[in-house]
Amino acid sequence: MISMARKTVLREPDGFLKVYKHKPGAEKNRTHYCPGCGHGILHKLIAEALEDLDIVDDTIMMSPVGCSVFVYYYFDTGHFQVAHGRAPAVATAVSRANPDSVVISYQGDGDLAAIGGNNILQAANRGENIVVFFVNNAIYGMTGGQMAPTTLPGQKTTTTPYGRDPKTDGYPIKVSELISQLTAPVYVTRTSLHDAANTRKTRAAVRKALQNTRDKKGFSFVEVLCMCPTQWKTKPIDGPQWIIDNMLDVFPLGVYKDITEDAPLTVRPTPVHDSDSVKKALDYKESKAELTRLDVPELFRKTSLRVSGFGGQGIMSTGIALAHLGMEYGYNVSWLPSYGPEMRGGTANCSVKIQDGSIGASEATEPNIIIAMNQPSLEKFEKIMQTGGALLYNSTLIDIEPSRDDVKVYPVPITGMADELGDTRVQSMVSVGAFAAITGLFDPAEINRLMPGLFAGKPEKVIKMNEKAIMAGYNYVKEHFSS
Ligand SMILES: Cc1ncc(C[n+]2csc(CCOP(=O)(O)OP(=O)(O)O)c2C)c(N)n1
Repeated sequence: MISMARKTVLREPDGFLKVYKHKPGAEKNRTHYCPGCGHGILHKLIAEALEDLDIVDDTIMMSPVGCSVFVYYYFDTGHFQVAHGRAPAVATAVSRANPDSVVISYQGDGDLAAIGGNNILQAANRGENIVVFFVNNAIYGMTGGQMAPTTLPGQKTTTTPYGRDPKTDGYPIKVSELISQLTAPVYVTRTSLHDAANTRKTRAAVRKALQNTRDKKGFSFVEVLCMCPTQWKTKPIDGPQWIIDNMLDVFPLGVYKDITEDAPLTVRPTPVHDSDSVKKALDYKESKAELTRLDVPELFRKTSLRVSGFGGQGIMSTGIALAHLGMEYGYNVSWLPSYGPEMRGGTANCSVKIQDGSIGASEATEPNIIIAMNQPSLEKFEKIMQTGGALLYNSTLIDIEPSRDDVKVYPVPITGMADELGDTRVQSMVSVGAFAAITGLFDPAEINRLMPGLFAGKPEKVIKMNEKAIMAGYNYVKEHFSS
């Protein structure tokens, strides 16, 4: 008898990235997830389906706040990282703007049923052509095990240490049941990952839901009961049994709604992409540039700037002033403040773009000029500068040398000059003047003309002081550095 050996080929599906490179260091880890977590299983089912349906390149995933945010690291699809609970809203926009794409909203129970409870109901009710994978692990995983809307009666969490008591904490929200009551959704199902048979059913549900979206059938919702042994305080191996013992009675599995066959195609009005018709519809008036453009070097006709320093050094005002001036000269401009934890003692920063063409992203990820007002800023932002850019730094407060030798360095005693003028606060305007001299974008005389507009309502004395500060910064650069 001839027996044919069956060969099992194990490999990662094409839906996954080959290297998890988005986070430095993460490429070494196979996964971020805890032992026994269900996210990895669901990821695999989705990644395989994306490959088999040949939609990897058409797919755009929303990664929200919670452990689900990590989908960004694994899937070889387009991604949006979204605010807590807002995945269905962003997915709506993405799907409407790109009707041929397959938009996935992958959400946890805290994200979807608590902070995002209304968002999901409204998207489902509108029948958006998106697929939602709802990971129900009955707890907030990422933040350390607080009660979720799906936490079970009696379940102990860090915020219900004696167990969830429906009298005070309400009952678990049954999201599939709720969504299935709405008219628009076409497919609503609840599956589980606690054993092989149910994982196979989840696999089928994932595929059906993705097919629905690909075929523009409308809103599909797959709730998946998912292990979270870390926050359930069980051993990883006991996670599946925890689902059987605790979740199945409260969250019965099954298809809650399926009108896929009869669903009409989701037809949305074609989004208007061309700006002329938008301008016309809005009765938009082109604003006239107030000032004639100067002869600006090529590099700075696409100015991408980071201004950075201590909170209180006028970093944000410097950025706003420069963006405002750029506008007066008829450039397209953007200003993006960064209020991070940096505000507490480290660096506060903002990005400014002043450009001829259209501006894509407003964050200056590779600036061609930086203004570093203190040492942490210099250390942080010189690293991301473009070769050939200009590094303007405050030599009053920074006594180290920049490490980059492929950029042009402008040490200017910005704070010292402001002090000499009589007020440390005008240091931001000294840097504005120095910036004008380096880039050639602004004529300092014209800047002065704009001062009343920039400092509307301020006393004449303050305006004069700021004008002097701009001229001081401008002249210092002109006198000390060749152009
Ligand atoms: C606006 C906002 N509120 C609160 C938080 C804190 N937070 C981060 S994750 C999370 C809960 C996530 O739980 P869940 O959606 O169940 O996902 P899991 O981590 O269990 O997969 C919370 C409350 C936040 N990041 N942003």
